[in-house]
Amino acid sequence: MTARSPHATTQIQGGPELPQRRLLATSIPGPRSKDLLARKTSAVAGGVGISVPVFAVAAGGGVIVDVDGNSLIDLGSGIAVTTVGNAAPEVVAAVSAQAASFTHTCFMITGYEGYVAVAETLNRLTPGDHDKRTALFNSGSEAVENAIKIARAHTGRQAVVAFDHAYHGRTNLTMALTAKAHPYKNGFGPFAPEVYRAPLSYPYRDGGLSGAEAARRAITMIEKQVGAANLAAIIIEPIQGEGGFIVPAEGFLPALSRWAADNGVVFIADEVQTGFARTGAMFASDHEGLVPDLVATAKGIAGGLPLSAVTGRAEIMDAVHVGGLGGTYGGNPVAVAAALASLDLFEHGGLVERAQQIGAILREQLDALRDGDPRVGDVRGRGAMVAIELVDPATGDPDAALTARIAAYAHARGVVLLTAGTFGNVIRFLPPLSIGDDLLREGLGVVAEALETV
Ligand code: PLZ
Repeated sequence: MTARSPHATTQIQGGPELPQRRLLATSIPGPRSKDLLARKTSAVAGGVGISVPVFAVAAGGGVIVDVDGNSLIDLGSGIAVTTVGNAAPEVVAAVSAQAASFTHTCFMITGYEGYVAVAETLNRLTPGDHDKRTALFNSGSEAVENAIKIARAHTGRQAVVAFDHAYHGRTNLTMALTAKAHPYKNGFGPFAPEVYRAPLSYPYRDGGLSGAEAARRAITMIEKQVGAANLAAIIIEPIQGEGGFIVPAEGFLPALSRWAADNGVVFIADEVQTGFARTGAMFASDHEGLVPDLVATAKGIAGGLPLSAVTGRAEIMDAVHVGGLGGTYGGNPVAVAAALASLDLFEHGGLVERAQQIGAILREQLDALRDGDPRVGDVRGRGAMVAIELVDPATGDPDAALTARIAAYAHARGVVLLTAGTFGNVIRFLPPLSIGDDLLREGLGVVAEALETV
């Protein structure tokens, strides 16, 4: 085998200047993507899957352009990451400038201002106006894992409660917190101890329990099976992401948070997927005035660069001894520069309003699908984080096969569409907030067509 250039495929400029259109230049996957898929199979570990079988060369606005010249409508944002848009000019400029100055010192060795500035911004933007501190990491899993470490150090307790359908990551502790066995946990045990699972509020499937009733059910389980005195933290996604965009009934989250406060338990919101304007508020917690003790963030924070954070009450965050938190790359200067540019867009670029507008289009189109097709059992979510749950109309049972066929149909027609859900029967919409209305409607039109056809 001859060595290949890492950039054997043509580089083209991305960002919002890319032609905003769906274009099928070849079938999907095209010949170059097929070639790369074959190389992937022989070079990349088999456990790493690809759900849309194309290889990207550029992306921006609402499209991803592949190696064969196809232009696909992006309804996934790389799993809720490129909220500000892919290759957003502000992010590109900040990253380029920082990379030209220095790329790394390790914040634990030699500090730099950007890290502190991101901490100050997160302390200001996250829910609540109490005194806060922030620590930076690389991935969502790492942020969640550190939030648990901090809660344990603060409380001197060990147990952690997570919920049905939860997703918190793939590291050992976060696998334990994640609910779904396949593909995340099968064969990878033993898992971290002292993790307990409580029932969620899942309005579509729990017989219409109110938020207060569902919270009472969860709290009873926690009190009887774990014991408040043993419990360091409750961790929950305010809207579950991988679990299927489950929005708990109103009052569920505030009741849990109140109970946690009354019992000296740290309430952690995992806003890795829901954070930063995605749900039509800066954080999903804001919709119910929820003020978590700790908030884990990642994904959208840095416009596509790897960065994550834990932000929370100063007295909890500062319970950890000096040197107890860190990591070689946490708060890398280039990622931090990207975050400052992105955070500025979230705060001053009208993105919260844009997420609400996108949400209105999603709801209008998807509600119409549900009204005309009994297989669309539920439409739910907030802002630019909306999903449909597909069911067998006769029984209400989850229809994962239909879901997979719709996703495959959309992929073949140039729409990047993501699925989710414990039962694999949820199609989720997470467009970049830089997508235009027409492109969004066109993408949704392909989904409607898929429902009619498959
Ligand atoms: N918490 C709420 O959504 C990541 C993972 C997809 P990392 N979700 C997408 C996959 O199959 O790996 C996620 C999340 C919530 C934590 C995480 C973990 O974030 O950056 O993937 O570690």
